[in-house]
Amino acid sequence: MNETRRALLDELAAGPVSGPALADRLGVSRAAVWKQVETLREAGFEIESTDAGYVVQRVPEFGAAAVEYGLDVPYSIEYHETIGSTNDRGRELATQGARDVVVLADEQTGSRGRLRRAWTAPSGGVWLSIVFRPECPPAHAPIYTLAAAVATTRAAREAGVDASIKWPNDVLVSSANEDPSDGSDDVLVRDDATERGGRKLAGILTEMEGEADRVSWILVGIGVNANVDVDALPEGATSLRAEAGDVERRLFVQRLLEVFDALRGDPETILDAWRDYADTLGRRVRVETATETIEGEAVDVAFPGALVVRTESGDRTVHTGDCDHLRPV
Ligand code: BT5
Repeated sequence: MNETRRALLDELAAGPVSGPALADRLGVSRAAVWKQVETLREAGFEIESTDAGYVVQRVPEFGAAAVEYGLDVPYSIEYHETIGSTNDRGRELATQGARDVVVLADEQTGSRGRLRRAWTAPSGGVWLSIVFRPECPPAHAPIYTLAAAVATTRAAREAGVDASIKWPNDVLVSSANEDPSDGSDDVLVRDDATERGGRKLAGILTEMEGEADRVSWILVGIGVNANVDVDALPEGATSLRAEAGDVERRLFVQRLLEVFDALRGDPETILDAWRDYADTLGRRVRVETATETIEGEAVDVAFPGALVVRTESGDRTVHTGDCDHLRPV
């Protein structure tokens, strides 16, 4: 990754800085600094040369340098205007030994969800995959899916969208007139034939590789329908644009990465943060696992990300599955 670019962006974000001072701080020649500044200009940065040094006047809307400029966490960004799947590219980088890299794209042409379902990713979205190498056993990996859901939800809320989390990996905007079920014995139907409990704003796909007792790498893929028309999305989906208007995607991504990184550094806080944003808890749910269907009230989430469902025959802890919110008719 381009460490000089990242260091230069950090210096520029901190205020006016002269070419010689930059060369000195970055340990490169003045010509190298000048070349990097020109590259940033070509990428859409407006950088003025003043008596005090270089001053950034304008940052492009999106791209690797745009997201790295002012980013408070040490991820390097690899940006693609269009790519098959950021998760596929992330996997490639991970197997080459990369860490703390984010693959980011404006558009994906072959992206996927869980169970290899197709994921629609038109231009204007936030499609990214974070590659990192936590020191934990493979069984703990699902906690990072929850962290990603919290980070996405917080960034969406700060952008003015009333997002919440549906277990395990969906960020939704609930329909206005829904009330969590009172647990009565009425006949229950799925919340909405197409919406499965709200309009889907974002989805998360976590992949990993590990040995018996240690994770080698984890890849958290996050897809957020950002500045996208709902017409370009599958039925039942929504976007930041549709809910609250367009966002500055570089700031949205920065916020998401900063929240994710803070949670990642303090995994014990993830479950409580998730509970705060969860729309699933307290609701009647139906969870389809690979082998059975479990119905009951979602009462809690347990480490590393299991849903606890209170059924007629007792509490069940469900680790994976598709969850529907139910409502009485
Ligand atoms: C997910 O799967 O929700 C995980 C999606 C992860 C996408 C990201 S984008 C960056 C990274 N690179 C990738 O290749 N993937 C990740 P799942 O829970 O299986 O939901 C998939 C279902 O959501 C599909 O079957 C559709 O019904 C629906 N869907 C597809 N595209 C959508 C979209 N843009 N918005 C909302 N719903 C969508």
